[in-house]
Amino acid sequence: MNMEPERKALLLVDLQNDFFPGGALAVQKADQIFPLANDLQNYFSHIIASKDWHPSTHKSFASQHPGSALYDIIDLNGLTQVLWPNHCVQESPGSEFHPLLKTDRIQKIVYKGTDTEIDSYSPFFDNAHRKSTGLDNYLKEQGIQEIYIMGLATDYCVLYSVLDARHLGYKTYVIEDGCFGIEKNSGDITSAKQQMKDAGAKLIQSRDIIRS
Ligand code: VGL
Ligand code: ZN
Repeated sequence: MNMEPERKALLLVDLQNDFFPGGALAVQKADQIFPLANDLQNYFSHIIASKDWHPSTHKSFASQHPGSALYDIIDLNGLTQVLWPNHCVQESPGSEFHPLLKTDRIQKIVYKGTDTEIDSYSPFFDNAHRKSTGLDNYLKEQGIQEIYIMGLATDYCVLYSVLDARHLGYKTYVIEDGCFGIEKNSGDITSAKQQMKDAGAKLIQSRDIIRS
């Protein structure tokens, strides 16, 4: 692969304590993302990281819906919403980057899921595409046309990041061995990857970048 480091961004999705084993919404095997998430940074001029950043009363939390159970699916202001355990509460230890993540080259952190009334899996828009985070403008200002995406979780925030990146016209690569999923229902990860491909994203392996 011809890697011109300029104009290519690496997007690290939600590498926060709560999504790792031992965290509130742990993704199995997520700790295998290291050291890859650090090593790959060497191949990019622009490193961007998203943080799920919820108020403690966020309505994606089952705790805010008495009578509901974890992982129930409800209608939240007209959108289908999975009810999650409390996770990535703003300023809590669970919302911090995993201690193994190298953060000194991260130029921009995008905070999402800050509005209690609507969830935001993607770092570009909320789930209804009503509000933009400004990430698209930032990337355009930097002249970036290609985005390489890895992180957590394949079947939620990575999937929505990829779909929005394609929707916005970016050439989009998903680093498959750098993504781990929740798999709430069996087949969710496979289906997420198919949706990414159908949207025009390319699934690649980290070695495709490292060997170039
Ligand atoms: C995520 C569920 C709820 C994710 C965030 O990062 O994939 N999943 N909030
Ligand atoms: Zn969340």
